[in-house]
Amino acid sequence: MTASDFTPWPDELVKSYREQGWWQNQTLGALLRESAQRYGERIALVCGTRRWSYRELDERADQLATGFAQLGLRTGERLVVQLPNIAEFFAVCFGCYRLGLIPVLALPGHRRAEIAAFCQLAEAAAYVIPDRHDGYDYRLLARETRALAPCLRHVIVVGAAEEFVPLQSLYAKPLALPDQDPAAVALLQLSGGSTGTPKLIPRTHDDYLYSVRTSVNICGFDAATVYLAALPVAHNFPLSSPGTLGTLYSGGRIVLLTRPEPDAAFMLIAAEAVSHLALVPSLLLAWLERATSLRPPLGSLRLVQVGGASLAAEVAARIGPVFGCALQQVFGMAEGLVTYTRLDDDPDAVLETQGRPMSPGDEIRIVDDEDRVLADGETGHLLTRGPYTIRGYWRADEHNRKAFTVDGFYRTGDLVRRRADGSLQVMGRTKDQINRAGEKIAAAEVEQHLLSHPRVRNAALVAIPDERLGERSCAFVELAEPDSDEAPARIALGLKLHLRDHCGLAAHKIPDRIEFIDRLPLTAPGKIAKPQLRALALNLTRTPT
Ligand code: OOB
Repeated sequence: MTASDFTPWPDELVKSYREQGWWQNQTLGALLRESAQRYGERIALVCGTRRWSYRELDERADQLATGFAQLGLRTGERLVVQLPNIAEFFAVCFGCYRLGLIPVLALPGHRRAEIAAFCQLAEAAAYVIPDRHDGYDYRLLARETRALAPCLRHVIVVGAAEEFVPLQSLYAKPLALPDQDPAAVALLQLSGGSTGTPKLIPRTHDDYLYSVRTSVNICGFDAATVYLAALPVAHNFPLSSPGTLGTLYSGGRIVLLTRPEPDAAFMLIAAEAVSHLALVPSLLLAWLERATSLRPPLGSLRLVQVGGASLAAEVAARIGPVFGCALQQVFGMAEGLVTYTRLDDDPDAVLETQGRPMSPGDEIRIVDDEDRVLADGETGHLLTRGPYTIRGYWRADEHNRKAFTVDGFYRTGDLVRRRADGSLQVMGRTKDQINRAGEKIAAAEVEQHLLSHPRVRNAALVAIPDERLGERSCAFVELAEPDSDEAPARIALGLKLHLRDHCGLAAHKIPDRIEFIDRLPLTAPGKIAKPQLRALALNLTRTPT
């Protein structure tokens, strides 16, 4: 039996989501068409010196859909798209939606281990990359990936393609395109994950668009919105909460920031009169510090959204005075559920909570270890289901049995409590993950790669609190030959090179710190005692290295 690509919502719920007007039978491709008809010559996208109107973006999407079809790509096939914050990201994605190709939205930082895994899991027919970005040559990555993923028929390159297909050559004279099914999977998001292998998140046109439209209403996006995309555009937060899709739906303007450095960002905010932007707490902190000394003109800003990781109330309180605009806290996940503080919430709720679910259809259960529902104010596991939360990961039947309850609630792995006003507060998590500057690291994935090193007998990755990044990672490693007289610093460096160069992991997953330990502490059933290791790591950081 093959594992299922997509777990549908029960029929009666689908019916009710449609009856309530939540699912509107529209595709992402049709959303852009509608906006192009309404806003034609208005500027949709600003990318460096390039400015694309709604009409131009719409045309490019049709041209690429046709070019993809002429390349032999067929409706339902997957493409791994790994593009930075450039205009082509949108042309490629909408080209995919128009033809019914499913983009797998990889992040620019991913390397061979992750990209090969996405290609294999999605059985991707093509891989889309920039030629170079941030000093890295993605064509080298494509060559390595090809060897590991024979399913790839094409590598498509923005810029100098060398032996691959230049994206530029795929802008074909548009032919009639088949209508796409709004209930079908539109895109595959990546899960932060807690397992050894990455998981893909199938989002349908219906459910994704519902989350975008609802977010637009809550966040007050309209045709006057100028949205600065500072986070990687492939991520769910800047893509759909309400993000770039919300901006395109509203007739607003997307301004792309290629690298999230504060000075460049402040210049762009002033030059383009940016009104809205989304940040993770670590970036916010860096921008606040820089803005405090630089005092840039940020008068156009109306709303800064912050999410992806815990935001300290003291940091939250600095946004008003330093940026001169409102804050909105956002707690969300690529699997679905997003909660927002509302624009008219009390300051206390905005500073201290992560808001309320966006939809009346979002069901929230806060439970103890035995899945018994807890009273308001008590901290417990957050379970959720609703009209835009997935019912299962892509081709992961076994994992799905653990990640979802029998009645379809997603086990988020987050610990939350609910205040009397209905606002949620994120108190921690139970999933074995490190949240480093909003980037999620599944401990098991890094541990598995560490274990592939011949000198490593056992390994465990844990989080250490960090003022700037929120958390950073510390690997505890048991060596196979502990009595070797090689300097520990040298072995640690060797392990980092192994992970980066041999295993090919993204830089943010390389442990910030490696500690050698004779024996990893175990719990009674013989599992690694991570709480003990976390305490140990915390102690170590208090003593100089
Ligand atoms: C967003 O999505 P993901 O998939 O990268 O990560 C989801 C996880 C959550 O389960 C939670 O553990 C953590 O990130 N998280 C937060 C948070 N927002 C997300 N933890 C504490 N406070 C917050 N405000 O990160 C994401 C997706 C859509 C919108 C916003 C964030």
